[in-house]
Parts: sequence; structure tokens; C-alpha cells
Amino acid sequence: MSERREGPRVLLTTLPGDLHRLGLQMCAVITALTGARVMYLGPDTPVEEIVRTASGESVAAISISIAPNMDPGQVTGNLTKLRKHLDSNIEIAVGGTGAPSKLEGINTFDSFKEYYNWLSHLRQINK
Ligand code: B12
Repeated sequence: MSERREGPRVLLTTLPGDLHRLGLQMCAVITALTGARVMYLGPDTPVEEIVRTASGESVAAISISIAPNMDPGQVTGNLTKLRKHLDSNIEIAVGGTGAPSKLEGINTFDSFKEYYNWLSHLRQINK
């Protein structure tokens, strides 16, 4: 689905220590349906690795699925670190039951419907 797309590149992963991958896979399908190109890193990626991959591949957004068992302090710490080391024009989207409700520079989504609409809009901007 991704190789034939011409939309923005979206990198998908979970944060370090989060092994839950089904929500992430669903997110990858929704992402592909908007016409975006999915770069699927799979779960449990170190923050440095996310930054390195995103910076080398002209990525428009990083979407992260967060499971409820994740420590909120660690989640906030990792997302803040990610935001700090990424180019400011790379969007960060988070969702899942462990996602923080509000964090500066991070887009939190309560549903795939909201996420889909946001990503479709981002695609228009990146055309
Ligand atoms: C499968 C599973 C595992 C598997 C995961 C394997 C794999 N390959 O994915 C394994 C065995 C590894 C596992 C391990 C653990 N798990 Co577990 N696991 C589950 C289970 C049964 C299903 C999770 C799942 O896939 N759900 C289906 C997906 C589709 O749902 P979802 O991720 O929530 O995604 C939905 C939304 O959240 C949202 N969403 C998700 N991502 C995104 C992203 C965006 C951008 C958007 C918009 C929306 C979105 O949309 C999805 C569809 O509605 C749940 C219980 C449950 N019924 O949910 C427990 C559960 C999540 N696990 C739990 C726990 C505690 C653990 C462990 C800590 C257990 C342990 N003591 O070892 C470890 C932690 C491992 C780790 N380091 O991450 C708890 C968490 C409770 C809590 N509040 O802390 C749960 C809820 C079980 C329970 N009732 O106790 N787990």
C-alpha cells in the first residue's frame, strides 16, 4: 500500500519499552488509507533511533501508539526528548489509551477518525 503512494512520509512506532503492536498496526492501516507513505519501524524503538530515521528520510510526521501500561512520566520524558531533537516541521501524533492528554508540540488524538482527518489535511498541505 505504501510503495505506490506519493503522499507525505509518516513514520510509525511505539516508545521504548512498549511492546504492544496491534494498535500501531491499525494506525499504520489508517495512515496508508489517507494516501500517506508508511514507514513502519515496529514497536519499542529507542528515541535516538526514531530521530535518526526521521531526519534522514524527509518525514512529515511521526505517529506513536501508546499502551496503558506505560509510565506517564517516562512517556512525557521520551516525547519531550523526541520533540526537542526533531526538526520543528516534523509533526508528532500520539494516540492509544496511554497517550498524554496535552503536551506542547505533540498532537494527541482520541480516535482514528480525528487522526484520519488531521492526516488528510496534512497531506493537502504537503502536496
Ligand atoms: C496483547 C497484549 C500484550 C502482548 C502484546 C503483544 C503484541 N505483539 O502486541 C504482550 C504479551 C507482549 C503484553 C505485555 C504486557 N502487557 Co499487555 N496487553 C495485551 C492486550 C491483551 C491486548 C492489547 C491489544 O493489542 N489491544 C488491541 C488494540 C487494537 O487496542 P489498543 O492498543 O488499545 O488500540 C486502540 C486504541 O488505543 C487506539 N489507538 C492505539 N494506538 C493509536 C495511535 C493513534 C495515533 C490513534 C489515533 C489511536 C490509537 O485505537 C485502537 C483501536 O481502538 C491488552 C488488554 C486489552 N484487552 O487491551 C493487555 C494490556 C494492555 N497489557 C497490560 C500489561 C500490564 C502488560 C504487561 C506490563 C504485563 C506484564 N506484567 O508483563 C506487559 C508489558 C509489556 C511491555 N513492555 O509493553 C495491561 C495494561 C494495564 C495498565 N493500565 O497498566 C492490559 C490492559 C491488560 C490488563 N487488563 O491488565 N501485552
